[in-house]
Amino acid sequence: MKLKVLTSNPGKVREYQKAFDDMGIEMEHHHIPYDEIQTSELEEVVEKGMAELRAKGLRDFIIDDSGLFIDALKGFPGVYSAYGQKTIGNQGILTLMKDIKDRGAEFRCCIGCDIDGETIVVTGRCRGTILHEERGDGGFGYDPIFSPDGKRSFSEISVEEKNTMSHRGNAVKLLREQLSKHVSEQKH
Ligand code: ITT
Repeated sequence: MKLKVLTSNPGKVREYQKAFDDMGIEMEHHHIPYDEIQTSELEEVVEKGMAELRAKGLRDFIIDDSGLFIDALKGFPGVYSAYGQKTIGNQGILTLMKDIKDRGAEFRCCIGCDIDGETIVVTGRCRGTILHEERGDGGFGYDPIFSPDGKRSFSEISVEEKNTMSHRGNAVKLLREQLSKHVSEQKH
């Protein structure tokens, strides 16, 4: 079984491929754009995006909208995380957080999957803290400044380990439960 992963971000495709390898699902990277509406909820962005893509005739695909929600910044950059990354970047976030003691933050990932005419939408979260400097050279996006355990950043751990605890990994666990029935149906 093949699923198209619609994203501009190859880091996401790598994480999906690792997470679904053992289920025999092949992930294909596609750059098919869709409108990401302005709203405070990731789920709404995903649901609207899926409706638009289905209306264009696209089938068997995954989209995901993720973001980093920082407690002391009242959830910023949140749904504006891609914009935040392109503009102020990790150094800009560190500057905003310079004298702030409350380092609590949460990554969230909402995945929408279209499969066999069914729509599945799941959300995963991962709590952690914002570090005081960038650490590590793996991963992508906000990984160098986010720590799930207060010690290592997401950039300092392998994709496999990140998947066991990350927002995307937690959303994937929920998606796997739902997809397993489609995989077993295909085998019969
Ligand atoms: P697409 O929308 O094309 O899939 P994107 O990278 O813009 O790609 P999002 O809008 O979902 O993806 O992501 C919002 C931002 O949050 C973006 O800058 C990402 O780099 C960042 N982000 C998402 N997941 C992340 C993760 O697991 N680790 C670090 N940063 C992440």
